[in-house]
Amino acid sequence: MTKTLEEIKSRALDELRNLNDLNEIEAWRVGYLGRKGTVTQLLRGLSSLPIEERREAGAAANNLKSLLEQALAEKQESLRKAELDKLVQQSRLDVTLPGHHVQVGRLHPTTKILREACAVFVAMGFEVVEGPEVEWDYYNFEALNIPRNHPARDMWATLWIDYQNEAGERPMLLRTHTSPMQIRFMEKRQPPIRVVMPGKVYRHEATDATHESMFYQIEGLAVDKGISMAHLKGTLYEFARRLFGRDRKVRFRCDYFPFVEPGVDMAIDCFICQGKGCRVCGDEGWIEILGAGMVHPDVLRRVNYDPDVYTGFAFGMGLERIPMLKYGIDDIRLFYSNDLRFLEQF
Ligand code: FA5
Repeated sequence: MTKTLEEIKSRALDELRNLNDLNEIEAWRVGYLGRKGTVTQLLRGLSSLPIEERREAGAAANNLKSLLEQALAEKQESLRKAELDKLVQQSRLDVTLPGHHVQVGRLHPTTKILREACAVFVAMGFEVVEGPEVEWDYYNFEALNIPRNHPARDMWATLWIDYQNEAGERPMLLRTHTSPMQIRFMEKRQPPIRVVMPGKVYRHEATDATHESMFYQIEGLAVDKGISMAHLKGTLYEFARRLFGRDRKVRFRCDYFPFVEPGVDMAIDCFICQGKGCRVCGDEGWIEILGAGMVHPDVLRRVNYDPDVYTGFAFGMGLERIPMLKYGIDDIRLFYSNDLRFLEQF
């Protein structure tokens, strides 16, 4: 028996020494120490030995089992360590390899100019608020002194939402300007008010170099005791000076918007022709960037402000026109046609 055990021990250890793979080691374990393995069978066979031999042989067989188990554990451990070392070696940083190119995104030019414009107004004491793009007829038109069948509705080619109320009316639309935010804001707040309200607006109109069917506006509103046209002009001059520099010319002209009285529009001299007239400015020499005026007393009354106590000014600016003027972009359609050659310049 002792001879057999010695033979098994030396064969098993020899074999184990030459193994270099975890799968082979597992096969070795099953062969010697598994349920039907050589050592296990040997231990089972002890019961057939005479009692006086059994004790000694049992102790020797158990010793062999422990020895092989320990040898196995050491072998597994050394092999794992060797594999780990190999992995570390393989994954060592090779600084001579070309690096992976990481694509870094950037802000859209509209987002950039929106932030820049808002920052100018914030520095002048205005807060920034946003509102819904799907709007009710009431806020977009009625509350702004543009009742049904008023000819001024023609100024805003409207995209209506296909929804009918119980009275058979279609009162929902994509806002055509940010002016409905004037009403929404005044309904919720009391003067003094100084707020700018940027966002997307939609118009069902043919596009050209300065007109898109989806574009951004920034609405501005200031209401307080004693607000006058001088405040309106002062604020907008300052805005133009900070964004375009001192040298650009600014023009105010009378204009008509039903929700202001008096109404004006503001234009900047054309960057391409320096005011001489070209395709971009439609031969005018000026590019209009906003409509503005003193808030109409009826609008104030509608939100329960007393027009004898409070006055206010409002303006609505086309946002894309600012970078066009600032950077000399000659077609507004470039902003939303997803051409990276254009977008990557900002
Ligand atoms: C309005 O939308 C008024 N709500 C502005 C206003 C607000 C007046 C508050 C008085 C008081 P208008 O339709 O002119 O006005 O548009 C304002 C500005 O939006 C224009 O000056 C122009 O810069 C820009 N704009 C107008 N239509 C387009 C268009 N199709 N594409 C790009 N920009 C446009």
